[in-house]
Amino acid sequence: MPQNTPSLRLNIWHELRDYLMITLGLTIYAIALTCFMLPHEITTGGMAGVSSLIYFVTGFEVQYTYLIINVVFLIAAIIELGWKFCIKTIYAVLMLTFILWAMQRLIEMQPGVDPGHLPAVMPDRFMSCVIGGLLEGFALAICFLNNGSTGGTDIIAAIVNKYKNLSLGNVILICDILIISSSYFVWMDDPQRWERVLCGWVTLAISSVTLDYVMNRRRQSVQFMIFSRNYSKIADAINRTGRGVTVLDGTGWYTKTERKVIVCLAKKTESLNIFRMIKSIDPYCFVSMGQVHGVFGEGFDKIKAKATSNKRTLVFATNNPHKLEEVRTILGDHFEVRSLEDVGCRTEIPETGATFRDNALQKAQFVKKFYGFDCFADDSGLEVEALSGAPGVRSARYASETGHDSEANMDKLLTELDGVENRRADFRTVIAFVTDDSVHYFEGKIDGKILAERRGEGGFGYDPLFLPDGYDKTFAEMSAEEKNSISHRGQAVEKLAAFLKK
Ligand code: ITT
Repeated sequence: MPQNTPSLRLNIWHELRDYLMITLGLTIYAIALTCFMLPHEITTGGMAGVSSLIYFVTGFEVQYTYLIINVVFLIAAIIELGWKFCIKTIYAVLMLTFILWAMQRLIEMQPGVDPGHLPAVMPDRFMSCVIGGLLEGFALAICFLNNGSTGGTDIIAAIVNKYKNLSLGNVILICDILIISSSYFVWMDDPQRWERVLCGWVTLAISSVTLDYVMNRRRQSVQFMIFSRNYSKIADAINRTGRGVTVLDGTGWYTKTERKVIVCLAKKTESLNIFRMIKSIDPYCFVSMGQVHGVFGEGFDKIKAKATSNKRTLVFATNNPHKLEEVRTILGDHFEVRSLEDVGCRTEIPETGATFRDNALQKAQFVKKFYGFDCFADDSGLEVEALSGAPGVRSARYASETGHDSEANMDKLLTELDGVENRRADFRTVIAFVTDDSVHYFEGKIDGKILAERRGEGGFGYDPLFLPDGYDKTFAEMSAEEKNSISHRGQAVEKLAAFLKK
């Protein structure tokens, strides 16, 4: 049975790290704004730019306008996408509002500073726009790399992207150019109005280049070719770091002797560590390191080019790798089944329905609406007769609200059934399949009973406790094929497949 607790802990750590890094990015963003842009009345892009324009005209502090505009956008986004989708954006908006407020109060506390007038850190406007742009780009990269967003134009971009075939990046760029250009009208009577607009564009250009540079740097990869008599030790050492290596056969042409060549693709950030390892094993070896423009495959980027295939592409709206594997096996080669991760959906899609059918529909419609693919989603669960159908739709979150702790769920189930004679139960799946103009449902159910203790290592969820009727093996003791051939999900997916093939 897979252990969920360590991966839960890892998830919590990843989330925590995201929030810490987003806070760092927002702090740098606030420094760029309050120390470099606002004092020189340089308009930046995004909602911070709109807020700056209002500040230049009315003196109304940026953080308040920024908060008000974003609250409006966020309410719309929460209604459309659900609050879980927006949680990091809500955090970023509130945090940036607070940091901007605190930073201005801090600056005002300095001797000789007029309240309401931010002093320039650099007297030169052009230098300020260069440094401000650099800091802004760096700050946004930190936020994006840690799954954050600063709201505002990101939300507009998501909405426009839904209706028009424009990439998010292009929409954000168009919004930013419009916002910065509109500063011309704010400074209508100022002879330097063009200079101000140009400074805004320069800031935008610098921040965009910095943003791309920082984001791409993290992705840069290198290729090592290592020629050493101690190749096996070096290959093992690199392998232990989690990187793969390939050892090729070669011939040293001068001596006409056999040589082994190690080829290793790694992230640039890992190269120092690899050099250290190589040097400690064979200081006299021969090494070349070259930059590669792209590395695709496990541990690196995904190939984005579309393979030419006439398979129908469907999204299976799940975050559960076991379910994905089961469904891919059942649907076979006829369809290209993409996961939520494959289509870039990292959102926890809300499952707030009272029935399997409601939840399945909610998930499939979410993907259809925001990603455009025909999509199917299932909601499955265990229904125990003696517990009046519980855990049912709450199967994943039976033991705790955070959910997906299979061990804890099974422990709770066994405690609830302690001393209970009636162990009858069933697994049920409802699949909702959503296309442009239709919704179809497919159901599967398997009866069985709940054992008094776990049996088997395979499967997931409650599998080790579920003995299907007519079998002497639990789901966790069956091979994937055996389980798929009788399981609730197997039945529902077979019905979906038959429907699709028609
Ligand atoms: P997604 O919502 O991301 O698809 P999930 O794991 O939450 O993944 P469900 O809501 O459909 O999937 O299922 C709820 C829980 O029911 C699931 O986490 C398991 O604990 C249990 N469950 C569902 N199908 C199961 C199966 O085939 N074997 C064992 N347990 C299963």
